[in-house]
Amino acid sequence: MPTTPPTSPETGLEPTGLPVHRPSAADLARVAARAAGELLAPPAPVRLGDVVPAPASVAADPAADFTLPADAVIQVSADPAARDVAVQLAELLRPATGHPLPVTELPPGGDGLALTLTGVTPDTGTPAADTDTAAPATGGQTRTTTGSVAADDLGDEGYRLDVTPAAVRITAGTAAGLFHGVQTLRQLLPAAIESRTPVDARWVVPGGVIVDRPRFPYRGAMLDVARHFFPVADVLRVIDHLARYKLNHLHLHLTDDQGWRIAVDSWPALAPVGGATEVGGGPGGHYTAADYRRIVRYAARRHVTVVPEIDLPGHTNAALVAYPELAPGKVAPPPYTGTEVGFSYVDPADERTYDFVADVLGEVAALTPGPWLHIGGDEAFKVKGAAYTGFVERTQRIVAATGKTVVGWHQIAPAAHTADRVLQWWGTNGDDPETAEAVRRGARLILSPGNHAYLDMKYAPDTPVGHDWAGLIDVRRAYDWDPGAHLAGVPAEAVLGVEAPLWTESVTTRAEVEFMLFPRLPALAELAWSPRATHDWAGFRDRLAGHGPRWSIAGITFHRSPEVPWPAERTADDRPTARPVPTQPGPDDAETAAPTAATTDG
Ligand code: TNX
Repeated sequence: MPTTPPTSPETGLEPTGLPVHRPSAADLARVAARAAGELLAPPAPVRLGDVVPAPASVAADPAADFTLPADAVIQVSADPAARDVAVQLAELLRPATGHPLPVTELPPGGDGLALTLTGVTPDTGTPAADTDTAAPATGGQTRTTTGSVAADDLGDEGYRLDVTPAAVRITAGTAAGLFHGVQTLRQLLPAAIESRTPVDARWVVPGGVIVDRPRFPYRGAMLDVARHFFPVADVLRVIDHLARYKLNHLHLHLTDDQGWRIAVDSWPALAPVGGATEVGGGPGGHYTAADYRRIVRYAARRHVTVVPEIDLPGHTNAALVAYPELAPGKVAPPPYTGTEVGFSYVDPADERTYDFVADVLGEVAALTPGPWLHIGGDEAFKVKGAAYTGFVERTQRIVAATGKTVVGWHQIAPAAHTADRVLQWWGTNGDDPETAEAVRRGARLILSPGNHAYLDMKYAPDTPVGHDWAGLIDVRRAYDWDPGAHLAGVPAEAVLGVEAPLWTESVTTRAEVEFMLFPRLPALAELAWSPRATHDWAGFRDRLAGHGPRWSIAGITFHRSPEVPWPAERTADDRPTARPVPTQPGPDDAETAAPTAATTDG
């Protein structure tokens, strides 16, 4: 507020300070927007440690808060992948702040900068030397070091965030690390940053230093697009949710009894015939190669790797409807829209089956830039013993010939080891000698225990969607287990990571997907990212609570789990008119506007 009476003609005030005009509509709008912004901003600034997943190391300095000025500039090193992270940061911050936030190249020795991404040396996995020029946090510093990460040991995905009154600086050895640092910065701003329309808030970032890197390299979620089909826009939105919580893999369950969801040129009836059904009899659908490329490209820009699954030899009714020659007895089964499992299989005794497997896996591998190819292998109840292991071993060799690394559900454990293979544990008893033995022979493990990580399980008996065969999974159950010590006889070193599968027999809409994901997905993301030393239910619950308003503003549907102390949402009576109405917009096509989306889809 001015302290002396304005005299300028532009203000409309006489030297006496008396107004000669009524305030303009624009002035009134500005005042209203500011008032709205103050109401929207949380009563206290976000604390530096209020991040999900919990960072490895947090040293708060309350004397060093940074306020984003309207003329802030995002400066970034010349590396194209780093520049794209800066562009994405600008895209995240512009809608709510209304600030232009131009992205410019970092000048040598640049100082006093608003936001700086520095130090990227691509593909080395180590941070560049002498990049950490930020002033160390001083004065009134409170240190909460919960894990230990040296600033020079950020690895492939770590980052360092320095917040001082003069600058916010993110330093990383890779663009992925910068991207994760940007997600942390996003959470440190007031919740109103999630608004898609301008909010006149004070954009304060709490002062101090975070040094952070993940516990496990594989952090993922699975979406079953076979039981119910989800259009590309829904998948892109799920990728956004993953990226927010530093998850870096999206497993797509592309085929099952109820639908085949990916176009295959060499077997052209698979998608249009096998994809025309879904659970409950709806129209189904499938992704064209262009759709799939778009998903992969969108994910890559957010440092998420797509893991495609072609479920074999069971869960194949939809393929058999399209190609009866693959069926035992060569008779086409009727299309299936129920929810039973374990009845269908491709004939392991017919050579034509292996042409099919090689053609399909070859095409899917060629469309997929990531290293993984998931072959399912679960619940093939009718292919037993040597017929099953023989089929899996041959399929593993076919995967190896595509240059990909094989992933399969843990039922493939008895098949012979093949280089680098990965088993995905979905059991519920934490004990399986066959899986432990496969690990001793060299397999690595992704942990998706059904009784902790299955996001299709209900939260409580009255949850309107979902199953309960693996038990009820409330937020605490999703959070309270240790992936490093979960499976008997499997050492932490064999654990590649954690994945949260969402099966969709009962999940039919985008809102239902989000309802099952939130708030459990962030709980599982924290298990996958944060050092075990940070594990603390009470602390997690409190940090998680602050995300409710963010999801509301972003239009994300979530379950208001009674275990989490959600802050009261404002009621209509005291809500400023500028409060954004929650909507569920699809992700935009910003990736096509970006100059340097990391993609290899050609
Ligand atoms: C088991 S988990 C399955 C899926 C079902 C799911 C339902 C696994 C590898 N197979 O086919 O959709 O249970 O919860």
